[in-house]
Amino acid sequence: MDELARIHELRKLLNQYGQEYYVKDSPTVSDEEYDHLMRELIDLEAAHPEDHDPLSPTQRVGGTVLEGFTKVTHDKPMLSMGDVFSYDELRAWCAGVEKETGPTAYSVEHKIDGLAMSLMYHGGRFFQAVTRGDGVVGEDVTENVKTIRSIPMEIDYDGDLEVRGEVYMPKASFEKLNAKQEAEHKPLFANPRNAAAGTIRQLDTKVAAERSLNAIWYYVPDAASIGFHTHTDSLDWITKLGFRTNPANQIFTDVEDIVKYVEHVTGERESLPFPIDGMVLKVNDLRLEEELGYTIKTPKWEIAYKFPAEEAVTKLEDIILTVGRTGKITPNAKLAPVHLAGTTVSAATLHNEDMIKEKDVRIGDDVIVHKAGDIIPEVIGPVKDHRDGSQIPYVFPSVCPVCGSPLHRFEDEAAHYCMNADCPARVVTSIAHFASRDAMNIEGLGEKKVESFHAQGWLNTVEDIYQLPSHREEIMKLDKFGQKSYDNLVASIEKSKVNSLDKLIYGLGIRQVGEKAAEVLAHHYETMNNLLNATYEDLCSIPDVGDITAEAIVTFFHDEKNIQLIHALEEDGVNMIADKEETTVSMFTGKTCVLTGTLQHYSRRDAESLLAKLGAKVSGSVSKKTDFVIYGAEAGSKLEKARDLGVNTMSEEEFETAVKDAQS
Ligand code: 0OX
Repeated sequence: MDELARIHELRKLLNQYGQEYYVKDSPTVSDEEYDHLMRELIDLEAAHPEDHDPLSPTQRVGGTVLEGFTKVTHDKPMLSMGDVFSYDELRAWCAGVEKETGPTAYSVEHKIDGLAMSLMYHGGRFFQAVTRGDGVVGEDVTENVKTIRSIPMEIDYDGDLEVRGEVYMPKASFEKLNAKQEAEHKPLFANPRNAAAGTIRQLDTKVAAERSLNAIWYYVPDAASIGFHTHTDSLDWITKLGFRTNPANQIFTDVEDIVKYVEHVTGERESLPFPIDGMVLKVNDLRLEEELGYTIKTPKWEIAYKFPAEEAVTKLEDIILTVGRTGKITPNAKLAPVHLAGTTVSAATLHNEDMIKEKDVRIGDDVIVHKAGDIIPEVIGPVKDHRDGSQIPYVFPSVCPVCGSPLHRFEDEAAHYCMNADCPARVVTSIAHFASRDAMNIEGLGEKKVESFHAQGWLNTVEDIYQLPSHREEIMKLDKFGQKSYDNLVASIEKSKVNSLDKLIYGLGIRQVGEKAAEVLAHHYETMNNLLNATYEDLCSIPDVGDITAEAIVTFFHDEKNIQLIHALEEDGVNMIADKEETTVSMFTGKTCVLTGTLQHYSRRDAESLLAKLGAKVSGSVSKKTDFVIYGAEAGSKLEKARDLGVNTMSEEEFETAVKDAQS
């Protein structure tokens, strides 16, 4: 057999073994055999770059570093679900449906707590994965979704196919990930859903691959037009095509049986390998989807039953005060770890002195802790009956737990503040905020490192970050600091100098200025100098900036120390200018374009960003409002639809010529 034929055979075999292992859970070959074949394929592909296939099993381990995520408009909006919170509401909902339809059957499914996702296949090949986003426009996360090994890259169906489902992080992967985060002193993820969302938006696809996400597919938007009469038939079909569907889905016609099934699942919820936050009921007969129709936001033929919030009793072991960057003191409940709504809870904020008094929680109390899904855990109050007399009312400290200076409580404010600007806790949290991922993204400078460098006297202000390389010898002497960590830290500090202006503005930690406001300010003022000189009135005139934010900004830049900091950062070479999105005016400017088929000379992403640079809006679906449909090889229904609607179409060659014209 020649090598190319062997490559194709190996791809097919490895896809089949992957299916058996990841989808059917019944492998037919050993791990060694699988690895052996994979190595053979890697070697052969290296010798035959001309036969590269982005969907090959060798291409599913990540490795690409993405620049960002392109926005994609869903062909059919991904609507949200209506919800009910009690069995009575559930019964009433079914009664409402049956008033219109008569007795009918429902598919009852786990409501998986992950991220809704749409997968697109074209000519039997996977070509795009898009997040739900706001339901109308999502983000193209194809490269990260490709690393989810249970998702088929090739299917035995030639037409265009969209399949929707939920990408989630299995509970076991979540525990492993948080253990790793903890060991690396990185922030923990609050729950599997946040972890899945963070993973799917990773720019480094290798990281996504390592975090072992999985997925379950639960909806075929075009099921009826493909020829199915029921939702479950369409799910059986995609199961045969190789998609992982949920074997726990069940059909019922009697609402009392549904309630019994929901009760049953509630009982086994904790032991399921993936997080669920309720159950979904769907009218199974697809013709009734049409008949029942939609409200503005939700389909009327399906509903989510949400599990009630969970409560648990645990011991309040201590109240620990933390000092934020503004000096604000937050009392936190240290709780004996307790399992609640899918995660282990060991801390909860108590907000402020008034809250502690109002709830009358005392150290040593048994307290009721409440958590609803991804909502932050909350201490509801003490179980007073459990008191044995050793619990005494909490007296709020009068001095800062870190620097010992007196705490101040402003009139009309519930919080206490440490007023010492040099309080080590304030200094450390401000510097750590500046270096944090969403601000200047200086890797290797998390709060623990900042604390340690601060204790050594090397980091007293944000500006000192840029002087850290002058402490090279001393840093290298620190425990766990080898040449590599040092080099990485210095490289990361250096890289931060070219960050966009909004990251710097956010990193400064101006009160009221979050990431969004920082973006608005960078966009509006274009340079740090303009922002620094902005007046209160000027700031208030920006649509997204309110008067409180405007005042906080003016106050910040009135402080001579902050002005000096900006100048020092500028001298260190930190970028103070906003990036300008240059668009080239072209025949595409202001037009809506749709790409379809396989382009020979551009990846889908490159073509989309090229169009964006030429001022076009790229949409995923063809309508009368589409200005151009640009088509490549094997274009299917979108091209047909464009022709039917009389929308302009453009071959790849014509597109290339138009691009050249625009750029010359
Ligand atoms: C879930 C889930 C979410 C598709 C069409 C209307 C509702 N989280 O597990 N959504 C749906 O169905 C959507 N089913 C589910 N099982």
